[in-house]
Amino acid sequence: MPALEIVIGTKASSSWSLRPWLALKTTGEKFRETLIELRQPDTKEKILRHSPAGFVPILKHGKLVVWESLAICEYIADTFPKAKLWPDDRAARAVARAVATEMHGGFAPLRAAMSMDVKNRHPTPPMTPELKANIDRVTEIWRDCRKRFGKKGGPFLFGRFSIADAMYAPVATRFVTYQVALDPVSAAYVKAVNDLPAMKEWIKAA
Ligand SMILES: N[C@@H](CCC(=O)N[C@@H](CS)C(=O)NCC(=O)O)C(=O)O
Repeated sequence: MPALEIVIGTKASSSWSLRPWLALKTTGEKFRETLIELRQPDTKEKILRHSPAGFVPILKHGKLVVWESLAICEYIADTFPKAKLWPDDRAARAVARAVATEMHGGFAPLRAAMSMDVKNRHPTPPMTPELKANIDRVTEIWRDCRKRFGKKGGPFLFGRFSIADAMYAPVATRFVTYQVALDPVSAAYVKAVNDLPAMKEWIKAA
């Protein structure tokens, strides 16, 4: 197996980096971690040494370079099938891919108003209609997945930890950072994500 390396950004704030890093941790495989501090004068130049796309995260597996967090998660799932990073059931897998993609492409108001900051606590930002709609939609997804697919196998969206959880993990940290009031199902889910040993390791390192 060629060497695995993940290039990530500042742990306190790089939500896109956290997602595939969590997926990689779940495989139990050894990997090298290269950290690039974001928002520094030489950040872009350092990232461009690894990928012409110019953004972290980046996965390097031997000569292969994969960029874009969701594509990296897919590659990890394909390469390490024993980690079962997607649900086994076809219908559950389809919904898991849908909610993961919805996170990857959406929720801009939430991301702008509550940027990831695992080291601090901030007041809840003003509830604009756009922010409230995003929070309502995220928690609707969580309640729906837990009810339909999360009954067995663990406390995550589809029971066992999956890429869908990796995609929502930064939101789980933001709800703690910005002290967002949650329904009981969402609050239990946020706790389950933040209690993961890998999450604790990431937050401690940050
Ligand atoms: N769509 C990309 C987004 C990646 C992204 O925005 N990464 C930020 C850090 S979280 C970055 O590399 N910023 C560096 C810069 O803007 O120079 C993904 O899913 O991987």
